[in-house]
Amino acid sequence: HPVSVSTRPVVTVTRRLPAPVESALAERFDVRLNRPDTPLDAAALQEALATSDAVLCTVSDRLGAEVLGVEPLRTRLLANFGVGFEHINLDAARARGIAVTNTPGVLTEDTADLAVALMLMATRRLGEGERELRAARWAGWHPMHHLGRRLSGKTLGIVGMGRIGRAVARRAVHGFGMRLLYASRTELPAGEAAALDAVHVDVDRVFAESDVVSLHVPSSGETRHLVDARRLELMPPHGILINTSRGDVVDEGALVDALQRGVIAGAGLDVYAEEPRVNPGLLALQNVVLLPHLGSATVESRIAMGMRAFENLVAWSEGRELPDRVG
Ligand code: 8YV
Repeated sequence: HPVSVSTRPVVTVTRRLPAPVESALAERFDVRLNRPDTPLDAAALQEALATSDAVLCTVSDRLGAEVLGVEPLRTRLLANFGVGFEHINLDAARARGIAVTNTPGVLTEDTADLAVALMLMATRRLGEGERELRAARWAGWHPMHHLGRRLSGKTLGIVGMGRIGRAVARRAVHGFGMRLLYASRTELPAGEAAALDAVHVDVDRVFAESDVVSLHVPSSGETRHLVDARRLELMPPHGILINTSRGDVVDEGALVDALQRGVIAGAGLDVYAEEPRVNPGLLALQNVVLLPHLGSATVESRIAMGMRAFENLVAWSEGRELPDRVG
């Protein structure tokens, strides 16, 4: 076995990434790629933490306190590929001296586009229409065939006015002439609120007064089951719920019940409480659009996310301040 003379940091990359990203990483670091792309279980994650200087991880890696408790620990940075980092226990990482970064900004527009796609799919019942046609159940045009509801000009309620919430707001207001209500910890700057004619209200009012509610909060103890049976009951019967944030923000059992009983008219979901498992109650319903966590799934976003994680790794390897440090 030749003795390695390389002083390049060892970086484990937990999943396959677009080729330009893997190339950039390989040029700069002693990379360990996951060629078969099988998700790493707790033991494999601990092996990576014990043997690499940094780990480029994703939402499919569960980096809880127990996994991060590995001895001996070699990793000093978790460069997360993605903006949400609830799968990493930040307190445990801090206690072990591991820095954490994410990739904000680069996936904003694509995730907002997907939220709008779900709004259109849910209000116009497009998934149902396609299923009808593919099943050869379409008997031809008639005036009352498969009526949905109009999206344009309606009221959109946004919960969480961060980057993605604002990108959705711009599309809704400028593209669809929608009226905007929003609930958020921080209010929009006056100029932006005026440009969008956005009204800041509390979460309950968003649910009570919107035709469509779209969720853009991070997953946390505070936002868990933010959408529960009580808030769904506040919505009008024609109301539509859109979730491109995280599954645990919604009480899925309460949502299934509300959709079954007609408490609300429909939902469009891209995220689930226990991915990749989907609540069987949701799968059995026609009035919910179900996508497999595709918010940032474009070639453009995935390359940009990878390069952003790479930039954080480079900054760390040069001892510079981390551009996207979250923990
Ligand atoms: C990613 C996401 O697909 O950025 C996020 O928080 O949910 C998605 O963009 C996923 O997180 C990749 O790790």
